[in-house]
Amino acid sequence: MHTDRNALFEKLWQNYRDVTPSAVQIHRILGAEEGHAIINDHIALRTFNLAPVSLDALAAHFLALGYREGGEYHFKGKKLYARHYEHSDPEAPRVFISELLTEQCSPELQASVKKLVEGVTKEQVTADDFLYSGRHWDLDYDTYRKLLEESEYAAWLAAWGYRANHFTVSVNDLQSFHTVADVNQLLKDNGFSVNVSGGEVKGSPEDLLEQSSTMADRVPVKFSDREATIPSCFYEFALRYKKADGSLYNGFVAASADKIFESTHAGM
Ligand code: OOG
Ligand code: NI
Repeated sequence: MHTDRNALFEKLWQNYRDVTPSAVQIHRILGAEEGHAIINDHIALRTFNLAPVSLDALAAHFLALGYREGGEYHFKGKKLYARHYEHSDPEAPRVFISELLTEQCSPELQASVKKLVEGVTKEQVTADDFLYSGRHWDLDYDTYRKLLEESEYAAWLAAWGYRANHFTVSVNDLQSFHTVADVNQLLKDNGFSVNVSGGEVKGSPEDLLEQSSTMADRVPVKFSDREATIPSCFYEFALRYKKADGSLYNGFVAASADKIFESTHAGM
């Protein structure tokens, strides 16, 4: 596990950037408008609820860096459970980790996923590089397609493995843009597609969090038997509001998150 938080997030960013060309472009466009660094509100990671790769195993990397457990979130329809992690250092990005509740899925999906995870060792999961180590298993295209029919989340995770699913621009820290709608307009003006599921802006001031995201880029991936172009990662934008006590809301909003998950849908 990393002992240096900045080193971990830098590696996660490099690995994410490699498969998310639109995030690189948007980061450049926003950075140029702003004339200062873009602050990352949070990242998200995905996993299966199976040993040795469960949510808790991923979270251990952040607990070791001084993070503490925040809220938990349930996504019944998608068969997901998630928790967020936060840090007392306001400069530390929040972390959102979800896991697929495999026992609620079909026997076929359970068998496929069990086979994928079987070869992953505890040593790999606790290694420094695990959170940006990608796929640890062979995957043929037919298995990917079958997973996709039942769970887009399972298919994405099977194809991409361990990496940040998205980084998130903190809209609070932008000077040229004050609302998520303004950022969305910039995205559209520059030809990026915004996730419209549940509306372009998810959440409200009452929820203390407003969010939007791009639709994931599509990049070629090598399966064991062929190459195919599939959705990779996306970029998110978050505006947080203050709680009654004056401190910034650190949590997530399940109804909004439910729609953000869909940013990796094929959309075609
Ligand atoms: C996570 C989706 C939820 C948020 O900010 O609500 C999320 C994912 O797609 O893995 O990131
Ligand atoms: Ni997010």
